[in-house]
Formats: sequence, structure tokens, C-alpha cells
Amino acid sequence: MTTASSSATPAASVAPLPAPRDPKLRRMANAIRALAMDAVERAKSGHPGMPMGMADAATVLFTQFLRFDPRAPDWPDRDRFVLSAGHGSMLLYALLHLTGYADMTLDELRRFRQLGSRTAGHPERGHAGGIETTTGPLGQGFGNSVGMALAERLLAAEFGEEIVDHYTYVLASDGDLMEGVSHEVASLAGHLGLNKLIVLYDDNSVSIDGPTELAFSDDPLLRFRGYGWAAERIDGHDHAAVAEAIRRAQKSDRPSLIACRTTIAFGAPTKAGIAAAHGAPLGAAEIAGARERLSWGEPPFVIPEDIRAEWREAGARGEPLRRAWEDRLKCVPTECRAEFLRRQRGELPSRLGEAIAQVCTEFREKNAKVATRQASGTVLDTLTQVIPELVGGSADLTPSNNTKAKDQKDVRRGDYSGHYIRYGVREHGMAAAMNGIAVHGGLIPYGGTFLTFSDYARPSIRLAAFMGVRVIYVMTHDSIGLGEDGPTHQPIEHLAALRAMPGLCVYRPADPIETAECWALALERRDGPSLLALTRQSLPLLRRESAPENRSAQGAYVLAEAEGARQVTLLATGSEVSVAIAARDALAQEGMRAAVVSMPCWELFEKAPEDYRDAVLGAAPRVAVEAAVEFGWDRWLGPRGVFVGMKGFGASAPGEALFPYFGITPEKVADAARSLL
Ligand SMILES: Cc1ncc(C[n+]2csc(CCOP(=O)(O)OP(=O)(O)O)c2C)c(N)n1
Repeated sequence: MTTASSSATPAASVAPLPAPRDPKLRRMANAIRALAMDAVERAKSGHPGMPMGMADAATVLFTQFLRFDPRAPDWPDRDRFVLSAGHGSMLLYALLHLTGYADMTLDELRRFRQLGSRTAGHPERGHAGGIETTTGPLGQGFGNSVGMALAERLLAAEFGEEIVDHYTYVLASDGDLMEGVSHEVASLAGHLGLNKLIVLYDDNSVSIDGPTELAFSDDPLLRFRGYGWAAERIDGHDHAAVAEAIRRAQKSDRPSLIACRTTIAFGAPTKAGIAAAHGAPLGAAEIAGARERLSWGEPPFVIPEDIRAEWREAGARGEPLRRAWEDRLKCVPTECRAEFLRRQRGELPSRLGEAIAQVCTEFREKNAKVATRQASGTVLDTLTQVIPELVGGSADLTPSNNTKAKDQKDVRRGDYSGHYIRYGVREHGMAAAMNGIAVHGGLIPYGGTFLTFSDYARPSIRLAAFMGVRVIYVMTHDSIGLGEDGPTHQPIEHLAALRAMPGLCVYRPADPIETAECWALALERRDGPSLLALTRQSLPLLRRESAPENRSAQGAYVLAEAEGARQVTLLATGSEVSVAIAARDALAQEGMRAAVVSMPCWELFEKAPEDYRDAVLGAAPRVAVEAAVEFGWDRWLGPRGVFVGMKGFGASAPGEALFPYFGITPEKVADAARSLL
């Protein structure tokens, strides 16, 4: 026995733990418990309860089922493990450490939650091998897992089960199951029959406020069965029961929920089973008592050699599996193998530039006067032919979003050869699943809804931005220009809110050519999400000249220079660029010299060289026009600038009536320009 248990403890008054059926597995699980207690104690913050409660089930999963190789964390056909209950991050960090991931040293565990460590408060993708996705906002990991399981099926249909054949395991908590997004994706997973998705639900009946019965009286088993899942409840501390349930789940023809009845902070003498153990250090006395009850004699952060060896052995199980997979990959025909590997690297096919140029030529030849959503649909018809990794979808607005390309086939339960997902009316679930598809690798997801409903998807968009993953949102009906559906559907503050999000590129193209350019930029951007804000209404073709370069690439450019020295610069995005052009023409009639700057992407413009930005914006006073709120425009307007746009919510009327009603017209822009001179 050690120092740790020498202080007075309340353990004596607490009943001893029942003897485990498998003492070795219990000791392996206790290693997780000890590391979680100790790291949280040292950091003076964190969540010991969940890791201690789920340590047994996680031990079974990692030692008997999960196919992974710590020496090749990115092996494409590894099983995925998602810790959706990200607050229990120490469970994952302990598992990665014990199974031998090089990134996850004991030192990192000691630096839990400290600046610059790999062991952030909640798991962050990219911090260490084995962290598949960033979790913490409850429900998101669950949402990602459905995307991952779907990606696995899509790639298996395309490349064959010889090289794509893995499970997606999730650890979810009561909070995950309460969050709306998990309802959405669970329903989708059931509908699509994603039978290789296996969720271990930490059914501990405790959340932060206290017992879950304070707020939660669902029967999750019934609920999930209703979604088309297999669902059962087991004792999450009984290793054999966990193993049998996972085995059944692996054979199921539907996704599986295994509710593991557990005791939060299992082993703690007074805090086990209660909310006090959820999110605070247990304290020295409680930890000493837990060590005694768990018969864990080691000092903090010390793992006995025999247990460490058992864990390392579990970590080594995957290497031969990975090597066998590599051998199978070698047998795949050369072209198919090269394509698989290109996709895994996230490289685009070389034909993208050519395809975009071709679409632009067609737009010019036809003098296409179409809505940018329609232009986007035309672009997609071409892109899906040259970029087979594109996986599209819409939250039940396919005909409005123009997201389904001509050659795209629906993804269906049992037939995963299509590349178009009917997400249903589940914007949040769609965005969460798209993140999962992106982090899985091998596919590029895009998905559509109305811009105003970006709010419904925002938590997942934020995580895409935070993780820096390539997902593309096709958000149409981007202003009052959508008209008759009225103010509930007219986005007003959304552009500002989305532009405020670090790492998200918001594109608002002004015509079909810019739409094609913005699609190219979104696809070429490998390290972050892009959002295309597109019109419902038709717009004139503004870019009639053919130019080899992508003019949207710097984020903003002078679309029409003033004839002579500039007296005013008109800044605009999307549908209001043509308003600015008309204002310029009106001003020109009066001998006033105005330039028009189209600004399809603020984020790219911010990154453009300063002298380029200065040249584009010019020294003359500025007027900005956008059918949205002013918030954020001050950075481009300068001290004397005037904004023409929305001040409140829209109204229900035809779009053509709304622009004059709200004063977003060439005349008003020209008036604003005159007021500056
Ligand atoms: C979207 C979201 N809302 C709130 C929180 C804060 N939070 C963290 S854990 C938790 C609930 C804890 O209950 P449970 O999920 O059962 O976890 P356990 O107590 O069993 O560890 C909450 C509300 C969060 N992380 N994410």
C-alpha cells in the first residue's frame, strides 16, 4: 500500500465492492480510474466520474474489439472510437496512453488541461493520434459518428469491403441522448440502417443537476427501437455482459444502442453514484478511499508493470490487422488503389480547374441570367463528374437548394452506391454528420438548407471551423430577395453571425461566374469549412469578360473601375453587386466617378496583401450595400462610410417589392454616394 491511502479515509464505513468476475480486466480498468482521478486532481479541474464509471466497458471495447494500431493512428480502415461525452476526456487520454500512442505520454496526462498540452479539457482532433474528432458540446460526437458510419458504407460500396470494413463505436452519456442533435442523427442512422454503428450509452442516471430523473423520463431503449435500432440494457461493470452485447451488436442488421448501467465514479467511497463526482476533483480523502476500495496501491500516475504490459498487448493487437490490410490494399488494381490513396490524402483531382473554366465559358456563352443557387446546381452537375468524392445532400430542400447533381443517386438503406443523402428536416444532424464524413476521410461532404436555418446547424458549423475540416454548406435564399415566404425565412443577421465565426469562409457570389469561382475556392480549401450564400432570385451576369484567373480568390476585387479618378467606392456582395453597378451607372450620368468592388469573401480579403486591399478599397469615401444588417461592415467602410441595408426583420411580399420597400435600390445607393461628396 502507498502513501496515497495513508490519510484518514471514509472508506471504512462504505461497503466493499463486489468481487469482479474478471479480476484482470477490473485491474486494467482501475488503471484508467486511477489516471482519471489523479489527472483531474492535479489539474484541480475536470470530470473524474464518467471515466471511472465507464472504465470497465471501455476496457472490454479496447482490449477485445476495437481494431486500431497506436503506431498508425490514421490507418484508414481502423475502427473509429468517438468519445461523444467529451467531458470524460481523461477516459480517452488514459486509453491512448495505456495502449501506447506515442503522443500520449505520462507527462501529457500530468499536464491535463494545461496550456499547450495535448490533453485539453475536452478532446481536440489534431492534438494527439487517436482523437478522431473534437467533442465536448454534447451530442456532436454522436452526430459525427453517424457521418463516419455512413462514410464507411459509402467507401465500402465504392472500393470494396476488402479495404473498407470497419465499425464506428461511440461512448455517449445521458447528456448526449438528451441533446436534440442526437435524436436527429439517431433517426437518420436507423433509417439508413447503419448497422456498423455501435453506441455504448453510459446509463448512469446522473447528470450535473443531480439524478437524471429531474429532467429525463424517456425510455431511451424504446426510443431507439422506434428509430430502427437494436437496443438493450446491460450491467456496464460486468465485462462478460459488455463483450456479449458488443458481439450481438456486431451481428445486428441495424445500429445498436447498448445501455450500460454504471455507477458514476465507480469505486469512490462517498461520491460514487452522485452528481458531485461528475465534474470536480474528488479530493485527497475520497481518492485515498477509492484506491483502497479498488485495491489500487500505486502512487499517482504509476501503473504497475503487469497492468501496463497487459494494456500494451491490447495496443499491439492491431498491428497484424493493419499489416494484413496493407497487403490487401496492395492487391487492389493499381488505378483503384491510387484513387483510394488520393482520396485519403484529401487531394483534388487535377481536372477541377478545367471543369470550372468550362462551366464559366458556358455561363458566358448563354449570358446566363439565373439565381446563384441555380448556377451552383449547374456547377455541381460538372463537379460531381470530376470529383467523385463529393457527397451531397440537403435537409429536405433539394429542389430549392439545387444540391442534387444530374448524375447523383440517392443513398439508401442497404444500397450505399449513391452519393446523395436525403438528410430529412434535420439541419443540425446534417451538419454534425457532415463533420463526421469529413473527419472520416475519403469524401468531401456538402449539404444544403436555407441560409436562415444556418442557425439550426450552427453548433456543428462551429466545430467544423474549429477542427478545420473541409465541409461545404450550400445555403440558399440568402436575403429578403427570397420574397413571399416572409420574414421568418429571410436571413438578416446571419451573414454577420457567420462571418464572426473564426475559420469559416462565407462566400456570397454576385453572379454565375463568381458562383463557380467560389465553389472552386471552397473545394481547394482543405483546412476549413466554406459556406456559399446563394440567391433565390435571378441575377444578371456581371462578369462577361473571360479571365484566366479566379478573381474571387483574393476575397474582393474591383469589378468596375471609375472612369477617371475615383470619387466614391461602392462595396457590395451577392445580389447587391448588381444594385451597386446600377448606382454607378446612374452616378456616371451625373458625371460622378464611382467604382464597384465585389466582395464575395471577407475572410479571404482580410488575408490578402495590404497593398492589394488598399488598392481595391481606394482612398475615396465608401458606400456599402448588402441586404442584411450593417454589423461588421465598419471595418470596410472607414470613418466616413455609409451603409445601405437592413435595420430589422424583413416582410412578406414578392422580392422585387421588398428591395424598394427597405430602401435597397440603386437610387438609395446613389443618394448615399452623393451625400458623401
Ligand atoms: C451542448 C452542451 N450543453 C451543456 C454542456 C455542459 N455539460 C457537460 S456534461 C453535462 C451533463 C452531464 O451529464 P451526463 O451527460 O449524464 O454525464 P455524466 O454526468 O454521466 O458524466 C453538461 C450539461 C455541454 N458540455 N454541452
